[in-house]
This record gives sequence, C-alpha cells and structure tokens, in this order.
Amino acid sequence: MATTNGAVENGQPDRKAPALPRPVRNLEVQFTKTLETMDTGKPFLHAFFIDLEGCIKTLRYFAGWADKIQGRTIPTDDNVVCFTRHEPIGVCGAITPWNFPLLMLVWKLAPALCCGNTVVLKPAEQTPLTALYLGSLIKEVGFPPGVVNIVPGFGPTVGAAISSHPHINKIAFTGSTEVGKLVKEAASHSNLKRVTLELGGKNPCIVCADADLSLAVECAHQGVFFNQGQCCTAASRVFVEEQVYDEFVRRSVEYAKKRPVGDPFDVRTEQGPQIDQKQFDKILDLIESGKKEGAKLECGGSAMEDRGLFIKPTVFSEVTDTMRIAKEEIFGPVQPILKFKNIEEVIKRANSLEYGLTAAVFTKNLDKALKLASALESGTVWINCYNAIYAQAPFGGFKMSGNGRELGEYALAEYTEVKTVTIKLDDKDS
Ligand code: NAD
Ligand code: NW8
Repeated sequence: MATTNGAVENGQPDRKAPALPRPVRNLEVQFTKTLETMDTGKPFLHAFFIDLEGCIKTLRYFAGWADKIQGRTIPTDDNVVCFTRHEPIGVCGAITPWNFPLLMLVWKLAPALCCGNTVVLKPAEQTPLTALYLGSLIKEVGFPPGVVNIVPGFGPTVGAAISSHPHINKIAFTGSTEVGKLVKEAASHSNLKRVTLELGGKNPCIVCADADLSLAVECAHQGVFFNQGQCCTAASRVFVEEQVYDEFVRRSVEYAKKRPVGDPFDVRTEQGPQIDQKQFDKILDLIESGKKEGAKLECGGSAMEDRGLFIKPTVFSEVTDTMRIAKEEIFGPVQPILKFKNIEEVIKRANSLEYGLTAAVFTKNLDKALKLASALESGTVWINCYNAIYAQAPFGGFKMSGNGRELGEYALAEYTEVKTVTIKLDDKDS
C-alpha cells in the first residue's frame, strides 16, 4: 500500500523519519547527491552518506599517497646500484557500472591520478550524469586538459573502443562477468594492456547457531537488500545452521515486510526502483524460477502493484544449492535462505561456485570465525559485520569475481609500472 508521499506502509505503522543530514552548505555536494538519486533511483540519504562519503574518503586516502609512491634500493652480490622506480602506466581506461556510478569511477580515478596517470572514463549508459558533473568540477579546479577525459556512451561502441585501443595501457572494469571477459579479450587482442576486473558475486553469508541472531538478521537483510539488491557484494546466499533456521527466517521475513519501498527522495525510503526494465524483468524471471523450483516464498515475490520498476522485498526459504536463485547473481531485492548442518559442509557449499567476491560469517566463536575466514574462497571475509568497506582496505575477487584489487595500498600496484634501474659501478674505484 502506498502512502501519499510514496513510502510503502506494508501494513506497518510509518517509520519515524530519521534526522535530516546537517545543513548542506556546499551546493556542489547537494547537487551531486541529487543527481545520483535522479540517475539511479537510490534513496538520496544513501547517495549522500554512502556513495558521496565513500567518494570523498577514497579521494582523500589516495591524495595522501600522491607524494609517497616510492621505489626500493636493492642490494645485490655485484658491484651495482640497483633501484626501482614506480612509474605511471600512462593512459588508463575505466569502464564503470550503473549501481554505484560515481563511487566505482572514483575507485579508479583516485589511484590512477595519484600515481601520475591520465584517464579515459566511460560511465554506464544508464547513469552518466554524476561523471559528467565531476568533469565540470575537474575543469573548474584547473586540471590540465587531457588528464581526465570522460566519454559517455554505450558498451559495444565506446567501451569496446577503450578496451581495444592501442594507446591505452591499462583498463579497469566493473560490471558483469560476461563483459569482463570481452574486455580482457579485447585487451589481449590489441596491446595486452593491463586489466583489472571487478565482477559480480554470489556471496555466501553464513549464520552459525551461536551467532548474535539479531545482528545476523539485520546484517543479512541490509547485506542483500541494500541498493535495491543491486550490489556486487549482495548477501545473496544466506546459509543458516539448522538449529536457528526457522527463527532466522521468521525474523528476516519480518524485516523484509517492513522495508520501506518508494520515492527515493523521501527520507524514510530504504528501497527505490530497479535501474531499468531489463534488470526488472531479469529479477522477476529469477523469482518465478524460485517458485517453480520449489523454494518457499515467504514474502514479496512480485512487483509493486501500482508502480513502475519497484519490486517487493522478497524472501525465499527452503532454498537448495541447485536452484537458479542459489547459483545466479540476481541483482535485485531477493533473499534466498538455505540450511546447513555443519561447518565442513557449509565451507564446501559456499566455495562451490565460480564466484569469490565476498563472504560473511556470523558466530561468537573465534576459532570457528578464523577457520571460516581462511577456508572461504573470496577476496573479502566479513566477520559479524557486512559491507565494511574502507578506503584503506583492498577490495576485489577470487576466481571469476575478478582480477586485481581496488582500494588500499594494493591498488597502487595496479596503476604503476615497476622499472628496475641497475648501474654498474667502476670496480677500480670501489
Ligand atoms: P555490463 O557489464 O553490461 O555493464 C558494465 C559497463 O560495461 C557499462 O559501462 C557498459 O556500457 C559497459 N560495456 C557493455 N558492453 C561492453 C563491451 N562490449 N565492451 C566494453 N564495455 C562494455 O552490465 P549490465 O548489462 O548493465 O548488467 C548486467 C548484469 O551485470 C547485472 O544483472 C549484474 O548481475 C551484473 N553487474 C555487476 C556489477 C558489479 O558491480 N560487479 C554492476 C552492474 C551489473
Ligand atoms: C569507499 C566506500 C566506503 C563504503 C561504505 C557502506 C555500505 C555499503 C558500501 C560502502 C570508501 C570508504 C567507505 C558499499 C559500497 C560499494 C559496494 C557495496 C557496498 N562503501 N559503505 Cl559495491
């Protein structure tokens, strides 16, 4: 049921509106925040506190590195001076997705610039506005022409031109596995440009019987439904130990039913519309597959009756590993909950897919947590938390979830070439 302001009641009393952010004095910030919401449909408080804050933190962090990119001096058993220089790669391409348009771009732009590179950026065709606005700010603050080049356009044209260009020396891509393969192929067929890829995930979220259940329910809920479910980090396979399974499902359904869906500009809204018709149809198709393959639909399961691209927060229980909803990236507000009996079994099942971006574990037992942290095949393991992303900490995938790392010191290695300089000293003088 929709209220006049667009927030959905779901038969629950209206949530109290959270306090508004501190007065926004900086018009640029205000404008960028609004632009991202208009382009993506994400709630504007999320655009402000997560996307924009994340961009600022990332830019500040890498700005700090700009005068600290250092090579090494290397002792040898010969009479030489041997040292390395960490040089810029040159022109770096970046192709970004529509789910975090500005944040994913800044994750590439900031390390590229602090290492002395120039960049050619292509935002997703669905969401070019914040990239273009950033371009106007880059001009305004006086970057030399040609350092940052923003080329909006479609994938098969502009994207393909960047990935196959002979004078672009590196490309960073975030998006689907399918296109990630095309990018790497084009890089290989052209000039073997360096490639970093951040592709999707089918991220296991493991809830042990000894977990703080309220925390686990809340984190798993936010973990999968955040950003309309359109997250490479989405907790889209929730494995719950059998003793607490029924209780976990009951509480998760309660959360999902209360999730306020509606107008992204309403401060109470937690979930806006999906990005476009294509994604909307794909999500509904996967929901139908869940019903047909015998998962138990606990709530949601369809589009909102009265409006365009909104989908009801959906929870499936009794999900098994062979169902499509347990194997494929859904990229929508759908929470599949599976049952497990013991740790060895859940490790095997969690690692059984070709993806390996993130994993989460909820337990109070330190031994169990550390055992799972080392056994899970993913670039990130969160213990008793979710989406804990920091500019200082590397982010990236194992297996088919990607190549290379973004953020943190590790990202610098993706934007520099190491040159070894060896000077032979005169043996007579030494
Ligand atoms: P996509 O991979 O097609 O788009 C990502 C970017 O790649 C866009 O900028 C697009 O223009 C560009 N692109 C498309 N074809 C290209 C080509 N041939 N050469 C170079 N660049 C190209 O993603 P999508 O179609 O928008 O979404 C499809 C699925 O991908 C989603 O359902 C989801 O599963 C996944 N996805 C993942 C992420 C992520 O953060 N890892 C983000 C968006 C989508
Ligand atoms: C860059 C990003 C962050 C940050 C904080 C909170 C919730 C979710 C995300 C997030 C620097 C510092 C902090 C999030 C962002 C991107 C993806 C998934 C989750 N990022 N955050 Cl793909």
